[in-house]
Amino acid sequence: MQFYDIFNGDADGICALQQLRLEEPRASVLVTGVKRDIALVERVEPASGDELTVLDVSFKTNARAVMRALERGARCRYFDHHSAGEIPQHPNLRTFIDTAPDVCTSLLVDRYLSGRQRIWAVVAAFGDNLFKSARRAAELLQLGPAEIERLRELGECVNYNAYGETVDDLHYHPADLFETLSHYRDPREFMDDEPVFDVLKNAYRDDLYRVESVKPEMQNGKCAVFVLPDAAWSRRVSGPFSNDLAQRHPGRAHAVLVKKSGGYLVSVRAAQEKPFGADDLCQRFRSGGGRKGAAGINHLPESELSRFVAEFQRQFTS
Ligand SMILES: [Mn+2]
Repeated sequence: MQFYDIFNGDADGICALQQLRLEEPRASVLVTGVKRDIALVERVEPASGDELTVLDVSFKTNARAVMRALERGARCRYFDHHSAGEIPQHPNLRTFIDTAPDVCTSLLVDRYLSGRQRIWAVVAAFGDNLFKSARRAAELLQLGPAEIERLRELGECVNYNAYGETVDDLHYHPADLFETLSHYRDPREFMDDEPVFDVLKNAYRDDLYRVESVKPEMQNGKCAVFVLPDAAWSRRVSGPFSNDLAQRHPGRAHAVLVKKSGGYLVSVRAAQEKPFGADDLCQRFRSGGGRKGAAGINHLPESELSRFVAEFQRQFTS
């Protein structure tokens, strides 16, 4: 019999697994990738009696692969907070799915484990940008403000490590990062003793420093467009950079473009104070899609850049 641990490569996925494995130690096959790699269950070929634990990837995306595993006689435990679609009933499937905006997968695992590894859920909630939930969970642990700040820093660093087009862009493969983390019962010991933490912290700082020098392609009070060069650091930092812009300018919509061969990868966030219109804009381009507040275009041809900037301004300036 084989155990498979299938998890998002970001802080939430890694810390969810960390909580479970501290409570239920076992050797398992690790299946993970960059943050945007979410079709993970289809990567395994389970046999009858095998057990899958799936963490922090949308059930909707993985439903078919889960059903196939169940049909083969495998068992599956599924924890997630992304929109799930219809969840089938099956005697070998247990789901812990909650799409409330103030939970993340690690907080669902925390609930499942009755808080026994809660400090890792605090790290994860910070990594998923759920600052209020992170602080609420931290309150019960009676940590000092300086300790909470350090947990936030760890959450942000582990989350940052998951951003990239492929794992080649990352500093650490998320499976290796989990493996390193798994030797520590307490995240504070990890930060004190593990050089990996300092590497990530410094790399994150370097990437943010580089992106600071990128001048906006256009900006006004309502919206701004940034174009980052075709480089691994751009692909790593574009997500955290977008989060940072949204927090610093809640009244402004943002587009962050990353140059790639023949065009751009585009990520659009509507203003936090007016969180809609991003999907309408992106759908006007081939390979565009997303949600009202956050959407993207997988490949914007170079020749369409000026049209994109014009339509972006029209969408968010009116
Ligand atoms: Mn998550």
